[in-house]
Amino acid sequence: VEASIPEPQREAWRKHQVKGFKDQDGFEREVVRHVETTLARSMYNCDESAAYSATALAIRDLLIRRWNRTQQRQTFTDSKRVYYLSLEFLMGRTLDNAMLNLGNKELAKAGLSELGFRIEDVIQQEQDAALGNGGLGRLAACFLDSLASLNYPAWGYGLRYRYGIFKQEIIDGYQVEVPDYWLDFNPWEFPRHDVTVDIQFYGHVVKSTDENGRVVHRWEGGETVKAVAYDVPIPGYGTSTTNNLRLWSSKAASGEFDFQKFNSGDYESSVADQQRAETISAVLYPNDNLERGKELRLKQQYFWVAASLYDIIRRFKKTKRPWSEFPEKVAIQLNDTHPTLAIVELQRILVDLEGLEWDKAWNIVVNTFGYTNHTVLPEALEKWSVPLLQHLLPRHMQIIYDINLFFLQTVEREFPGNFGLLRDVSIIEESQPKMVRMAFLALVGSHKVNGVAELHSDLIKTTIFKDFVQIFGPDKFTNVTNGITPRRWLHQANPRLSELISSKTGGYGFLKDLTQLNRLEEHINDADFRREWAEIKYANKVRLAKHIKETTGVTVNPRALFDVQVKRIHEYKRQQMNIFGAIHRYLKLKAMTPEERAKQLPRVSIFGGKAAPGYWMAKQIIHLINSVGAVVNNDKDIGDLLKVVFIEDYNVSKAEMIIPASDISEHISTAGTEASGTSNMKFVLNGGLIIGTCDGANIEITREIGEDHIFLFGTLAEHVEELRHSHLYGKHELNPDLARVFEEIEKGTFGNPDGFASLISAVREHGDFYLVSDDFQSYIDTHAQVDVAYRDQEAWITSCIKSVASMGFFSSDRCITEYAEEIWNIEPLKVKDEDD
Ligand code: NBG
Repeated sequence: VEASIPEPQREAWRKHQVKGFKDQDGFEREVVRHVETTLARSMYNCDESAAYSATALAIRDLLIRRWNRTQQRQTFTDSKRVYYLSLEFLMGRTLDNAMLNLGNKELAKAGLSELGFRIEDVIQQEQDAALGNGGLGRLAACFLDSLASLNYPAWGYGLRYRYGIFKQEIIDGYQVEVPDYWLDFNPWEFPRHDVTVDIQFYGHVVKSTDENGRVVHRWEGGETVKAVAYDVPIPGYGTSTTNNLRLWSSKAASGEFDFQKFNSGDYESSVADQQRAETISAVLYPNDNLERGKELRLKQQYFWVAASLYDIIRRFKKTKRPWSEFPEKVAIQLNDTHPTLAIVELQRILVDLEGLEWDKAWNIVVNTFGYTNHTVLPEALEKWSVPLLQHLLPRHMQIIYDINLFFLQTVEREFPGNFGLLRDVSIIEESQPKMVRMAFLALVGSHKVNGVAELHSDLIKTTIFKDFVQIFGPDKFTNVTNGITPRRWLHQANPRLSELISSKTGGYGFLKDLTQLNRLEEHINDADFRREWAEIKYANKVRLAKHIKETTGVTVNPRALFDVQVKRIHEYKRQQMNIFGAIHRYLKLKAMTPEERAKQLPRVSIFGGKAAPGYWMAKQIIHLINSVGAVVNNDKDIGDLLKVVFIEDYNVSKAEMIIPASDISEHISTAGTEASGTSNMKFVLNGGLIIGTCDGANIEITREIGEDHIFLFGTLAEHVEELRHSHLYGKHELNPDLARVFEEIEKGTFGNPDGFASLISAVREHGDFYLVSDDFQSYIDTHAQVDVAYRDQEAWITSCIKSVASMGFFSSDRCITEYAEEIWNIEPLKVKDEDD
């Protein structure tokens, strides 16, 4: 039954249509209304948290109206949509971003002030939505912002984890994980209890022949879990377009609990069923660039892709178009291999449930999907054991075998007799147990495969997917270099810099067309501009210094050079090299006379980042950083010349404070390991310089800003393999400065050395896989150059301004436009503004 209101009654609806507030007075009225009715409070018990809630609700009301109109317009025009499937969306806070995108932050600021609140304090009340680990999840969030800002019809699909990434506490120098229960009050989501999908697991396959003699497969039995949709509006900047992010939550299919069991006295097990179902979407796996093959993770993946595909198909079917037109209306992007089962699920739906012939179905599938690869690290490449898949998804496993069979047959036709090739490209790895190589499945089932920076896109073609380039030809592969949204990462995180830029580039147009930053070049010699630029950096450093003081007790001098490395802790990202470098600096300072010391440049080494709870080495790195800090920060000989601080619980909102305060930031992965990196872009955009290896997007940043404005060092990707080999089979001499550092650690200068033994032995005894010793000399030499460069403040500021002026390329708007045109084939659709 259509639930629409018939035409004669629509007049009343139009008459009573909710109009959002337009001015400060209207905003205040809405805040007070929400405090008094929605929250059932009053001016006598309205604290900052209640002020946040009411403000969020008032802003939300505006979003919902735009959101509804966007969805209606996209449906009426029957536009092609892109669906971005990602297990992670690292959104951070929403209120500030929503106000900036809607363009009413100033009004809200004045309104809140009139009501007795400071907007900054109100904004701080919000918890981060932390449904992601690191770069991959934050990229998805930047993409949603760009998709809406560019008016593309797009939905995100993900999981509504009850617990996002854990909160990190540092206790006695060690990381302690605390659960992140973030859903207490979340005004940004809308439960859609009417939008549900039943998802099946386990069971068996029944094979039969239909009346036309065609073999049909039916997947029967097993258990069913219900997926419930929660929708999150995604506002574009300076446009009415408000897209949807749909997150699925798992529930027991049978309702609250099994009454049968309950009535027969088996209360516990009736509740257990319910809890088992809810476990599926309970928690985000806290690994970055690591896959562990756990059954629950596979369940999450299937639960999410099956619900999303059902939803997408339900929407497509309303258009009454033939299946052959599916790829003309639907593009699905796989954010890494996590949603690869969507390929299998769509093939199953088309063949088993819709009765299409295999080849026709497969053609539709391949033309629908695109796959983005985000890593070449072997430990991060997903493989699922065949027995596990067979057990959990018996029909899918059969389909994977068939996909592989037909694929290998085409390879065999083209390269007859090449059994080595067949083995190497097979989706099934012939190991014990057999494994499904998800990256190969994703590649075979998509029409385009892309890497996330030029070097990385080249690397996938010469390493993990080398044979597939031969088979499919090079056109299947492309590069889309990552980008970041300048709305959050400049305008929101660094409002003063954004305002200064707007005053020199002719308004805020650069937030929609970041290449306009190049207009800053004309002002490079403007003394007032330069002074203000420097003042803003200083103010941001003061703000960070205050945070450091409050949270760690360490006093840092905001005039010192702030040297920042904030990102997930990982051996390949080489925070260990950074802290070894800090120890080296400390030893050098200690060896100096007081006169020599007085000539040195004060420096603050700032670290932040979470270690996966099971990642022992990463946890040792955190412990070493804190242990070095405890010694150095209290050494009277050293004073301000060196401080080492670890900022607890690095997340999106901390990043928004830390990044604008950086003078130099570290992007120092072993060449060829960091697919892109995206914080490198954020730091440069905020007027900080970077020290980095020739890896990921550092290379393209160098090309854009010029090599005079970046501190590059270290082994090139093309030499990494031979060096690794020589460590194992040739002689491996430890860098002497690094040897000194190790000696000092082992002497116990930073506490019991046992806790750091494996960090040292990884370099000295176990082949130094990440080339810490090989790169150490050029690393410390380059840091010495940084010191020299920073002393010439005028030249430094020139470098910063020139760099910012050249960062236009790294907007996620550019990146999304490339995806839209080269992979998705979708067009923007402008939603009319309310007043048009
Ligand atoms: C990460 C890479 C980063 C990259 C982001 C976003 C995974 C698997 N990969 O270098 O390590 O910036 O993806 O593309 O998380």
